[in-house]
This record gives sequence, C-alpha cells and structure tokens, in this order.
Amino acid sequence: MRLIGKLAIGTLIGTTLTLAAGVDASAQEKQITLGFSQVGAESAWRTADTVSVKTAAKDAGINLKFSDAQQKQENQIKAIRSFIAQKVNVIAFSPVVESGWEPVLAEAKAAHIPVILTDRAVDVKDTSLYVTVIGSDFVEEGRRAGRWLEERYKNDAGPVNIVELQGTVGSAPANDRHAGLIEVIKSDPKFKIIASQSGDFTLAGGKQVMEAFAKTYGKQINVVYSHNDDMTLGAIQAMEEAGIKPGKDVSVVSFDATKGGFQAMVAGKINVDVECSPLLGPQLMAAVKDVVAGKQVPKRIVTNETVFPMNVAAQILPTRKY
Ligand code: GYE
Repeated sequence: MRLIGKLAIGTLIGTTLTLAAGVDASAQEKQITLGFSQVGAESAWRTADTVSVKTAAKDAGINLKFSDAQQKQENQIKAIRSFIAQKVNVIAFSPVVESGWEPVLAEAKAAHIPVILTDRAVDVKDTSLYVTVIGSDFVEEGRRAGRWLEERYKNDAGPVNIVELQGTVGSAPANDRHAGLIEVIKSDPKFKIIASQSGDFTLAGGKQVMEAFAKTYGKQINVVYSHNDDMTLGAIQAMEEAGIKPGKDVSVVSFDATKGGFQAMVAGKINVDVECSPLLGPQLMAAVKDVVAGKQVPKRIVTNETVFPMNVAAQILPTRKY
C-alpha cells in the first residue's frame, strides 16, 4: 500500500514536472510583441530607419506594433501608454526630445515592460527606467565636423563665420551636434557661430531658415553647419536663390550621409557629410530577443560611423544603402 502510494506520488511529481517543462517550452516559442514609437517621417534618415525596423522585425519573427508620432512628444507618450495597456513584451522608441519622460517610463516599469531606446537618448536621473540605448554618438559626430573645419581653415586667419541650422529643439542630435562642434572650435576664437536656428530636421525648415540667414548675413557667411541632410538640401536651394554658391562661396557641413547628401557632394554643393546610420533594426531586434530571454545587454550600444569628404563621394555613392 505504502509502496503504491510512493509510486503514485512519484508519478504525480513526474507528470507535474513534464507539464511544467511543456509550458516553459511553449512560452519560449511564443511570439514576442514589440511596441515601437517612431519620431515621425521628417527626413530621409527617418524613413530609412523605419524601413530597417519593420524589415528586421519581420526577419526576426517579432510581432511589431508601429506608431508614428509626427514629431510630437505627446503622441509618443500616448503610444507608450497604449503599448502598456496592450501588455506588449517590450517597448522601444526613439524619443523626439530628451526631457519629460520620467512619468511614462515609470508606468512601463511598474507594468514590468522593459524599454529600449533607439537612435535618440532621454535625459532621466534614474537610468533603470530603460534597458539600453542603441544608436550614434552625436557629440562625437559634432566633434568630427569640428575637426574637419579646423583642418579646412588651418591656414586661414579668419574670422570664420558659421551659421547653424539646428535639428528639432531639445532633441539629442540637435543638442549634441551643437555641443560637439563647440567643444572643438572653442579654443580657436577665429571660429564664430553668428546665427543658430532650428529647421526641425526638415527640408522646408532648412530652406526657410537659410533664406532668413542669407538675407541678414549674405556674404559674411563662411560656413553652413546643418544638423541633417534634409535641412541642408533646403538650405542649398535657398542659397542658390540668393546667389550664393554652396560648396564654393561657403563651406557646407552636413550630417547623416544619405544618398541625397552624397548626390549634393558629387555636385560640389556639400563639402563634408558626417555619417549617421539609420539602419538600427537588426541590432534592435537582437536586443529585444536578449531582453525577453533574460540576458544582460550593454547599457549603451554605439553605431560605427565615419566622415565622408566631398572628394570620395562619387566613388562611394553607389554603395550607400539609405
Ligand atoms: O540626423 C535626422 C533625423 O535622430 C539621428 O533625426 C536622428 C536624426 C537624423 O530626422 O535626419
């Protein structure tokens, strides 16, 4: 009787274990749902990033809930709240601006949903509110542009008057590309930023701001320092309409290194383009899988990038992917 009892219990435990293992295995196979809040569709960079994220999710077998915030933080906050309500497994987003994220990130944390930042960073005291930031080092990009300017004007007594077309006010790339430049040029007083204004990372914005700069400063301008290619392309139009030859009368420094930027370099209208890669999808999906599997991911994953001066553009253009 006792023996039978023991056997029965043993069988029961065995069955329970098998059942538990079965549940675990199927849980692991369960499809991951990722909520992703994109900044918008303001630039060629952004469109390429969106394609990269969507393609990589498909390739990784991840169920992607994609939301476009049209460059508005309130839309991103709404999207994140809706992802929390839908109980997605992971939330990823590219924050339009750096500040103001604590409350919604705390809500995600309370719901035990890990958050991954891609492309842009947030400015929060409690870094446990996100798992990792995947993207470029924008300060370093600004420094690279600054070093190019130093080299370009090393035999020039100056003054070197710079007009700056900034990206979205309060965004990480606008803050950091400005800071990186300042860090490099501040030791040489011949470099002067004579005007600085936001064109919101769009072609139309860049054109409008450059029209005003051309009117106010005209021939005094030596350098146009523009935070992305779309604004630069707009600024080129504005300069040409104002009778200024971009790339010749003024040095044009741009960021992203998109195909459009490369074409303008081949045409001699952008002097240097600092690369910023939008192809972040595969790295993001790998991080999502690691986080769901409980693996440790580095707090910061930095994209590999370089600088393209005008003279290499024709040769490299055919290899550009965005
Ligand atoms: O440079 C710009 C885009 O956050 C790095 O956003 C990104 C920037 C990129 O609109 O083109």
